[in-house]
Amino acid sequence: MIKTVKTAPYQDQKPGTSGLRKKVPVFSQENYAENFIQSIFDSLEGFQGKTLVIGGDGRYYNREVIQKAIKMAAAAGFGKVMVGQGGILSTPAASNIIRKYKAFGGIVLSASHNPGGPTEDFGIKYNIGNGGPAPEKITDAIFARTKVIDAYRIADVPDLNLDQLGSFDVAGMTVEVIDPVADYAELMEQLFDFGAIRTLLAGGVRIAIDSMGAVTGPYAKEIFEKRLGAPEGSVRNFTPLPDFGGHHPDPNLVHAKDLYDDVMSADGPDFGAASDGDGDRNMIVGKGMFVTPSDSLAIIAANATVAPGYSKGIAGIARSMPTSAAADRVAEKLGIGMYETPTGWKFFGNLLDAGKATVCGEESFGTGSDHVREKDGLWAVLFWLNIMAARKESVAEIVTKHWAEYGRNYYSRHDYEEVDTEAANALVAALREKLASLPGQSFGALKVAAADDFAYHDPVDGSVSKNQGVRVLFEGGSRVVFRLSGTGTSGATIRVYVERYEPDPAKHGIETQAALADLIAVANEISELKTRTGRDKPTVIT
Ligand code: VG1
Ligand code: CO
Repeated sequence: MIKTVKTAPYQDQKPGTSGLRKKVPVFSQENYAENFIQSIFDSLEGFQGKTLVIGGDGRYYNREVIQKAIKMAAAAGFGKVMVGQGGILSTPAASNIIRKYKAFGGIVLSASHNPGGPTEDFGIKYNIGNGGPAPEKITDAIFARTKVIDAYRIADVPDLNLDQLGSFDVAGMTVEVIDPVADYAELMEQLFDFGAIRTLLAGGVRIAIDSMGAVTGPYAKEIFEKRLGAPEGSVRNFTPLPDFGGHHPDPNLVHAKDLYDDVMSADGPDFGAASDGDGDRNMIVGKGMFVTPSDSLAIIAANATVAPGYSKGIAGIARSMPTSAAADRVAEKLGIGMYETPTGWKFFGNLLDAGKATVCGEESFGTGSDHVREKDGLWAVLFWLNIMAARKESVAEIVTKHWAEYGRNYYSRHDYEEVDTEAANALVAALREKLASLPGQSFGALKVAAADDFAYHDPVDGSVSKNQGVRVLFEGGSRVVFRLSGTGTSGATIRVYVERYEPDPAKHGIETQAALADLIAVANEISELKTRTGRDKPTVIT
């Protein structure tokens, strides 16, 4: 019943910031998905008889690859597969299932915030037994294997019905089709004060949750409408669709603009939130106030003890390097550890496992904690509602008071998408060459204090990750950071991150782009961005 299939390797299966992501036509080449899945199994040891969790965000090609993965897991010798009904598991829910049921690991099928559909993106990611993305040591081994693989093994059995809950036998392995929502909703009830949030909503605070046609729909319906009593209709775009209904499921001011406009309108909801394709990102908006993800991390950390799951306080905060330093000020005040990691959630795993950090965040609309080992979109939304319920304040009040206490870190990211790859690489190479000469140079009123290419020394396992982004730090705490995206699937994406610290509350009401204009100009000058890319403005500003 198990057959061995001869295959030829592909040379382009290098996992990026978060797994392997490619266009569907690339992924559907002969044996492409099979090669990668077999390479994952070939890079692991000791899983015989153990449990593998499989789930995805429901995007185009999800069901096909899940069938392959189940049959290959059976052939590889796993004892059991737990798969979400319909092939659905949000990324944080998959992380929770791995941890809760002590699985060996999991395969998450998603290209996250990238669009879905027959000509759009697909992805595969492996998560280890702590529930988090595989560390570089494993993804490097997987990539090495993909380059030489010559055969894979698969059970020669019919497809399983993924829509029916229950236990089934697939070539001697048990497959349990599970409710994708129940365990996750239960976890959220343990962490947050659902009674207080229910009272807040019953008291007239109106919320709008936009699932963007992606995976969080069923989770949000269950949690906000059913368990927390928000009126029906509070969750929008709640049916996970293979093409996300044509949405680009990236919760930011560009792709979730409808929601933003709705919250900002006079008679619109008081609070809005959106999540991405696989449910690990979040955007938070209140009436008159968009919350930057960097501020969101700082504010959640500063107010963490209002939530029952964090009532004893937090051990430390971790943020990715390009994320603003707003959280650093909170850590300083609380007298707890602060960790700066490279971009990508896989770097938080060790800090969380070691109990050094409790909450983590990235500027790219990602926040989370040690409750799972992925960022978690709905968790962040619930945290905000819990804080609002406890403080009896609006989002705008909470944010402006936070700035008054800690100062404001003006922050923006400019993305230049689908830039010619050679031009993008040359831009970064030229920046690296300039690093040594930048300190001491002045650009208008801005004087460079330091410049480097960020390297991370993991304090837990001692591993070193180099070349994680070029930083130019100015006197007074302002900075610009440049790095290339590791999640795109066509051309290169240059990300420019800009930050300025403003302690004076009288100057906290400036429009963000205006507040950062001088730094943006300097970033363009230092990187020669316009001449090197031929672009005169970013594709996306967040
Ligand atoms: C982007 C973000 C990064 C995030 C990653 C995965 O990576 O910048 O912060 O962890 O996406 O998020 P990059 O390499 O393109 O900058 V998700 O929601 O796509 O899993
Ligand atoms: Co995501």
